[in-house]
Amino acid sequence: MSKTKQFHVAVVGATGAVGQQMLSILEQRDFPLASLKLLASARSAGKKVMFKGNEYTLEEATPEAFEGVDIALFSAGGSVSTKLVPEAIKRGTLCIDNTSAFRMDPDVPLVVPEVNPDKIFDNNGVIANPNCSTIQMVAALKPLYDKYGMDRIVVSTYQAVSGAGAKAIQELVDQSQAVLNGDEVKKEVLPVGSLPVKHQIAFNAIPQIDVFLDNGFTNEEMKMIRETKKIYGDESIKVSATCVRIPVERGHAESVYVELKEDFEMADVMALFANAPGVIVQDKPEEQVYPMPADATGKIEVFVGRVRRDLDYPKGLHMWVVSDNLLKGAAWNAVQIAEEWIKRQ
Ligand code: NAP
Ligand code: 3JM
Repeated sequence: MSKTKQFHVAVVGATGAVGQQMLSILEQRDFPLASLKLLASARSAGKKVMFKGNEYTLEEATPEAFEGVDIALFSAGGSVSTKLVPEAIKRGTLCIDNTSAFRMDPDVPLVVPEVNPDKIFDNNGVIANPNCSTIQMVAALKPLYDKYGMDRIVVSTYQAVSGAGAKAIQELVDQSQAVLNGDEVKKEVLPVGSLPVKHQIAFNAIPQIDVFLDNGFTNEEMKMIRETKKIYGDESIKVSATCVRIPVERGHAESVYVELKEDFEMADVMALFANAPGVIVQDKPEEQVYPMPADATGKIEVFVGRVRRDLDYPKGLHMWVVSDNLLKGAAWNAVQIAEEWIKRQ
């Protein structure tokens, strides 16, 4: 990374589950910061946050806050991005947006650096970060896609509560304590904050993430389907998804089944995974080694295991893919995009 140039950076949604990880990863990566602005809602303005041993004061995210900002990392929800990304672009800021607001806009690149890094430079001021569940899946499958071609993907997710924000993490903790204490369980956040019906997540599994659409899939499932096609630049690939929330704090797991276009040898598949950038193989069934959310928490890589050929369809392959949804699924993918972008400035 160029150490000569430094950048004025803003984190929008700095108090949130993703925003906090943005700060932590910027700190760890020693990102070349000329200055750092921490933005959130008016509720947080004036609060203090520590970064690299210095105290920063949170400011309200307003259009004027982007004056002089080179790079803004957005994770404050779709409506904030819809309103403020155009304002930031007007002021010359490169926006890296973690929300779904611009992902499917044909003029906006949707980037996972291990898959389509060149798209970073084909932007009109905003680069979209895909959904957390999409990112880890397309990063893991990329070498198989390139070598054999891919006919179909069928994925079922086991998603951590942190994907639904800081309030959902607290809800899992509070409900778990209430169940163990025999107290009344309060349901306020999951599965979807804006819908009237709520379900218990503690000691449960909820087959709904985001709202249902008319086709019977949820919006989260459709995000995985549409984003995968856009990132691979391949509308012919068949994708279906079932997204499930489970009572894990951090780390999404996915059971992924793919049908490749060409025959494969298992040894070649394992070698592809072993050499894939950003991917770590954890696959020793005889030693009970496989990826798990608790092990992936705090790590930036995507972990792959349980890799096996389908018993009835020889071009079919099953695997288990795990990654920290707040890091590769959100904050790290965004900062990684920023790191790639600044290499060419
Ligand atoms: P969270 O924990 O609920 O945090 C929300 C953040 O947004 C807080 O910093 C909050 O500030 C800020 N915010 C809310 N309303 C605002 C407003 N009107 N103006 C400015 N800031 C406002 O949620 P999260 O899990 O961090 O996720 C944040 C967003 O990132 C999500 O809504 C989603 O769009 C995106 N996300 C993306 C991925 C991904 O896979 N790429 C994963 C998770 C989330 P206050 O503390 O001041 O309220
Ligand atoms: C993950 O309120 C909102 O607009 C946020 C909804 C949300 C999203 C989204 O659609 O941006 C919550 C959690 C995501 C996402 O990454 O798609």
